[in-house]
Amino acid sequence: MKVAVVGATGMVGQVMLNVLEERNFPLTELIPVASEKSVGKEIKFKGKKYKVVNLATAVQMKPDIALFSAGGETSLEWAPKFAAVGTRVVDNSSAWRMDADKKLIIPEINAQTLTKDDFIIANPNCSTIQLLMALHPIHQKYGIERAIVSTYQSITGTGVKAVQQLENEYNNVDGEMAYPYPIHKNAIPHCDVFLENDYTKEEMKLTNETKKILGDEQLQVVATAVRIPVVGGHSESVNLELKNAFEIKDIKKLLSETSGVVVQDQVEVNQYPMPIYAEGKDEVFVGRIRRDFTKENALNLWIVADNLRKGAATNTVQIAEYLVNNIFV
Ligand code: 11C
Repeated sequence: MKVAVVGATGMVGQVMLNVLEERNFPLTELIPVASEKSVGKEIKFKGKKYKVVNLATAVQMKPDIALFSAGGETSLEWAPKFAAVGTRVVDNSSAWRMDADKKLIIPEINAQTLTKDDFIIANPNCSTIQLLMALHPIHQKYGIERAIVSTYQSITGTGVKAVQQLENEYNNVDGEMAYPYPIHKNAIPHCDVFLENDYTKEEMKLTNETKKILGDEQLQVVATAVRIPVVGGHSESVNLELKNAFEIKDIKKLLSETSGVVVQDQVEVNQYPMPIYAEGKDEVFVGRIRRDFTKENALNLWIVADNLRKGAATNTVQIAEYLVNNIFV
C-alpha cells in the first residue's frame, strides 16, 4: 500500500503517523504531504526518512490511500483530485461528512456499508465518535429517544495554536490567540463557529452526524459544546431517554462487552473516566453510569476519549485497515 498522509506535519497528522507505525499498517511507501512551507522537510517513519511533498506531487504519485487532516478547504479542493487517479481518500475534516453521496464511518458501527465505489470516505467529528461508541450498543438494544450532551473539550481539538495560547497564558507571556478569550482558568461555551440557530457548528455536528451514522432520523440529540483548558481528551456528560425499560447493571454489562469501550465505574474507589487516563489510548472510557431519577427510562453517562486518537487518527487508520482487508482484496 502506497499511503499519503495529507497534513503530515499537523497535530492529527503526527498522531496518524504514530498510529500507522504502532498498528504496523501494511504500508510499502509513505508519502507525507503538507503545505508549501513544509515541502522538503524530513519526516521519520519506522526508522526511514521521507521528504514532505506538496499536494500536486502527491496526486501524481497515485497513492492507494490518502489520509487527510488538512482542513475542510483543502479536502474540498484536493480529495476529488486524488479520487480521480484512483486513490481512496479517508478525510478527517467536516467537508464531506453530511454529503449524501459520502459515507460517514466509525468502523465498529458501520464499516460494512463501504463498497468498491467509495473513493472519498468521511471520518466523523471527534465528539461524535466517542459519543456513538457508547450510544450505538444502547440504541441497538433499547432504542434511544433523545440524548442531551454537554461536552468538555480539549484544546488539542483546536490545534497547535490553542495549545500555544494556553502555554503563553500559563507562563504569563503575550502571543497569538486561538480563542476570543483566555482559556487558562476558563471554560468557553463556544467550539467552532456560531450558526443561524444560535448553536455552534460543533454542537450541530453531534446532532446531524449521529442521525447519519446510526441511520435514524428520529433520534434527537441536543448539545452544548464547551472548551476547557485540558489536553488529553474530550469529556461528555450525556443524558439518555430510552424507548424501553432497562436495568443499570445490564447497561454496564452491555458497554463492558462492547469492543473499543472500557467501563470505568467504581465510585466506591473514586474510579471514573478522566482525560489524564484516556490520553494516548484508543479506547472510549465510560463511567458514572446511573439512572436519571427524574424521568422514566432515562440514565446519565460520562464519556471520555483521546480526541486525537479514537476521535481522529485512530478512527481514520481503522477505516484504512478496513479498506485494505475488504475493498483492496
Ligand atoms: C474540536 N471537534 O475539538 C473539534 C476538532 O470538525 O473535525 C475537529 C473539528 C472537525 O474543536
